[in-house]
Amino acid sequence: MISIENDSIIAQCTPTGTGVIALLRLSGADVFAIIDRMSRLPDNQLLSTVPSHTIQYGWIIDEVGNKIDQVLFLVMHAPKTFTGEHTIEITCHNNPFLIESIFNRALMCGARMAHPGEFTRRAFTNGKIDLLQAEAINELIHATNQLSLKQSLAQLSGTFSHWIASLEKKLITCLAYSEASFEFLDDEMEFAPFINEQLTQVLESIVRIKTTFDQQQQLRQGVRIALIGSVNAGKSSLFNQLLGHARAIVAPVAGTTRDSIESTISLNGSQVTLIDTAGLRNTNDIIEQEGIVRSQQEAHKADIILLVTDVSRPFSEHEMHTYNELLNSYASKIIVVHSKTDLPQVHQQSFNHTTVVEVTEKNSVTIEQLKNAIHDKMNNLFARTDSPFLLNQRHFRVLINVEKKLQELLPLINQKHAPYELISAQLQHILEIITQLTGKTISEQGMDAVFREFCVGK
Ligand SMILES: Nc1nc2c(ncn2[C@@H]2O[C@H](COP(=O)(O)OP(=O)(O)OP(=O)(O)O)[C@@H](O)[C@H]2O)c(=O)[nH]1
Ligand SMILES: [Mg+2]
Repeated sequence: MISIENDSIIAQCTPTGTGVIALLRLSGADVFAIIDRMSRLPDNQLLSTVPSHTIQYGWIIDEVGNKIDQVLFLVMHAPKTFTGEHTIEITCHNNPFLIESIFNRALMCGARMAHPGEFTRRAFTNGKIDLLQAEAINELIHATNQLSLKQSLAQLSGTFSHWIASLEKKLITCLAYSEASFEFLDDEMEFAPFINEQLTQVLESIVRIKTTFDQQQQLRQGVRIALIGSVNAGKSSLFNQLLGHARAIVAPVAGTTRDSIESTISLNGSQVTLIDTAGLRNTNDIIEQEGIVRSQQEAHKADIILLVTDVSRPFSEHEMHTYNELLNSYASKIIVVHSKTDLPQVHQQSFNHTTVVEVTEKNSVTIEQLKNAIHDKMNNLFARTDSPFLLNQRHFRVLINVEKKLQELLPLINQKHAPYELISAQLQHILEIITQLTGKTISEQGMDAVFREFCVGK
């Protein structure tokens, strides 16, 4: 029976406006009835009769048989398809008017336009993927760096789902032990230590996964690299060199940059935001003071700091103090950059820091060395936050909730006479909360929220 859940839907999967060809996807129960009416193959065969999982060359035709476009059809019978339904993918020429004509023809033949995320939603409803994998598809499409890409691919293949399944298994075992205790009331059997041990393990593994969440969230938005240092140190020159164009004003006047400026570039396969900041110094100028406060905030927010120091003149006491403070607070994320190395260098107190790079304005070799140092720092950063999972706010909220419930439950288990009935009820409740992650029992409303983030054609 055709219903809103399996009626045939169509959408463009490729972005509009670019490329020579476009991919349209048609999925649903009556796809073959629809496509037979709107297509013609060279030998007049019907697409409904060709073998599944084959590519056919042919035309989209209008109601009187005129050709609309010459296309390729990828014919896939259910259930071995992404959505789990009969699916036809049409590769056509990428012209918006032509695509509109194909859509109009499909609508006339009984299809309707798909909503954002509707294909993925059907894949979920038909049990092809769980909710975590559906979310991973969205993450994969929007990944801005190698870390997100790697994690979304892993999540798509079900790593997070397996982790959740292992937690569920432990909780179900605890529930079984707790329920069994009702039957052994008079015996000396001790179930509490086992339950306690299992639940502690579950709690620990949730805490471990949670700890890298904040940093991961930030990295998913793109790595932030802030250029911090004294006035006139050469930060804006370096910022422009890394960008490859003169975005920031460079001048011999100290205090040229008064507010932070951001620009995004692609570095080592990842999207990176570079931030040029106002130089740090003591000043009575209130605008500059505000700029300096912002520089300090940027240093705090950044994943990597390029601490730019002009080595052609001695550091003042104030500078030494500022640099040491920064190094004490953010050692692991700092790359010390010695600037103006083309000028005679004055001998000065060196910092106790491992990553030091020398740069000179307009010298591409030194910039490459700096990019290599940034690359190494980024790899360290990704390695440190290398949780196999790509948590989003929804997962995080669920895990926090589970953690809270477990923390409430553990003291009950450790009571002298453990209240097993209460323990069982709470374990059941925790299991219900966990199933929200994979979507097995997720409410319709929660499901809508997940799929709303998708674009049409996904
Ligand atoms: N010789 C030499 N001069 C440089 C080098 N890098 C920057 N400069 C000069 O130093 C001056 C200051 O450079 P900026 O890039 O504006 O310095 P800044 O750190 O952004 O300065 P503020 O915005 O005032 O904090 C300019 O005159 C640059 O041309 C370098 O490697 N060698
Ligand atoms: Mg500047």
